[in-house]
Amino acid sequence: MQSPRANEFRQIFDLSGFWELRFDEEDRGEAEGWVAGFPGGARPVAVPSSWNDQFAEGRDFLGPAWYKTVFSLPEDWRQKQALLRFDSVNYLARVWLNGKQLGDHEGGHLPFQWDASSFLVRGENTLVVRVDGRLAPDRVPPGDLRADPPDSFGNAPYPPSAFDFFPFCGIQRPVRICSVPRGGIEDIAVETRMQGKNAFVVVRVRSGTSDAVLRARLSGFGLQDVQEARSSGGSSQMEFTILAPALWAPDKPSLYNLTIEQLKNGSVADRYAIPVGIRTVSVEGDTLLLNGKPVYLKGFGRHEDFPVVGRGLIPAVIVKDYSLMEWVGANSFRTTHYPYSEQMMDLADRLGYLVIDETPAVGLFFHHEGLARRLELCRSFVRQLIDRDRNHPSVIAWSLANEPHSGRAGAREFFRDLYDTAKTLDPSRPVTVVSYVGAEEKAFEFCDLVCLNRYFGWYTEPGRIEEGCARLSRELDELHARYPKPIILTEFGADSIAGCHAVEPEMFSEEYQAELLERSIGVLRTKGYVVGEHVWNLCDFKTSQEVKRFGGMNLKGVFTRDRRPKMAAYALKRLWKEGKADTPEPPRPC
Ligand code: GCB
Repeated sequence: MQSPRANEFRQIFDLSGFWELRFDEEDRGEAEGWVAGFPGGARPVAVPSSWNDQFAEGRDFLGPAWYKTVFSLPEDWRQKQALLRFDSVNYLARVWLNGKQLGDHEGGHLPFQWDASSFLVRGENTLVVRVDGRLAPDRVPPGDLRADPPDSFGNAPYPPSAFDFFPFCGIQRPVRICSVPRGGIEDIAVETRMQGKNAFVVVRVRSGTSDAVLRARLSGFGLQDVQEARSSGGSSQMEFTILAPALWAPDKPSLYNLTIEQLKNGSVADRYAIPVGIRTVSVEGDTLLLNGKPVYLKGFGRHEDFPVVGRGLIPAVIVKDYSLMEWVGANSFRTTHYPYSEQMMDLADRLGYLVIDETPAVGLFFHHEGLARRLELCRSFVRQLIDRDRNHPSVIAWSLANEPHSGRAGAREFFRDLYDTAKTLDPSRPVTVVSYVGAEEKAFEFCDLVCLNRYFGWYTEPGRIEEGCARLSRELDELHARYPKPIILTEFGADSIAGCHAVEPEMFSEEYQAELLERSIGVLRTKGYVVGEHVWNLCDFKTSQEVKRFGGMNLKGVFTRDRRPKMAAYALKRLWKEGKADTPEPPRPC
């Protein structure tokens, strides 16, 4: 799905601002006709944002809740095709415009849109959205497993998520109405390939008019090339050959400009432009290759999480997080544990970050009812994610899931299905599953990369970093012997309370976190088959409540929730940015 773009053929009407919100504890809104607007009981809420931290009694309320806004469009918009686009609503959205139902969408972190043209009226329009963020075993990610918890679930936190981040809900990313030319450009897919020193850029365009002419202009780094094709049944393909192109890479994220124009009767009827990065990514033996050269990932897992707005999109926080990653010397991240905003992905291309792009499938389990439904949802999320993000050069791999409870029959087939789905849609990128079950993860038999999360020296070997590192070293060797592929340690870390210190490193002190990270990295650097280290987490973040989450927070951030560095951030900076250990010697393997 295309991101909204404004130009002389396309306009954007942004519906961000204060909407009305009403909680529907008894779920009677639909029966009582709130679909056309709800009288009384409503209060202002900011869109985009999660509702949970805006009201005292809203924190643990997960829905249903009703949103309403009223807007008027400029008169000339009524002649155009108007797409109503939601970038992200967690979890279920049902949408009415002027009392008529536009549709439903399931899943929290992927965009959806409908053609709203015939629903719009002259003057005031009323848009109503029912949002249901309740946790349930047959949703993805699943939650509320109290009746029938899988083995590793233990005591349910509150709210009863089956994942370790707060189940924020609401309209969390922008809502926009986009006017686009009728029958205009609908989709662009760009594929780049290298042959020797030259690149081939294949551009496929789908447009709503079957007999239009499509023109593609590729420019940048001294290149100005134009190709035209007549669309056949709405599809057209154009190819460029670039001699010795400027390649996209983290240290030099070269982006060409691709502009597509649709021509009707000789004049331009629509235009859409995207940046194009030319790079290759592949796995050979134990190595991950970017542009044919081995690459090593240094970076983080992260959450879209900030005080008051919850998971709501704030452009300044995105810029801040990139500046922190730059400061510390990171070159990559994983979109833990759901697709990040399109704004975040656009900047990854521009700033040169390597991204493992993850679906919202976290905490999957396989021995309960609803498995077929969860598989269908996961398939659909894989499709929607690839559809949204495939043109980003920053995306170097797809992650199908984080920490599924996979030691179970059925898990292998489940992931084989998703792996094949991803590979059919995009054969050009490695596909992985991020696991905590290690060698028991049967999906590693066919995944291209082995991604492992480990908390040795924390959840196990508490207070004993040395022993934790020794265990890490052993397990990595065993895992690699069983699955001879590149390994990325996609999570490792320790909680620390900012300002808590101990001369002799002790759990929860900043010293302990810094030492655990440094020593673990020391182990990783002795393994030739390890191709990446992603620290958990960039920043402290909010979780459901449980005994191990002090103040409802996961404190494994190397920065606090308000983005201040802990000692661990300085330790990583010395290792990653300055290439030194804390001490004058290189990082010590345990
Ligand atoms: C994990 C999960 C992550 C948690 C982390 C922790 O393995 O993937 O979501 O937050 O552990 O801190 O326990």
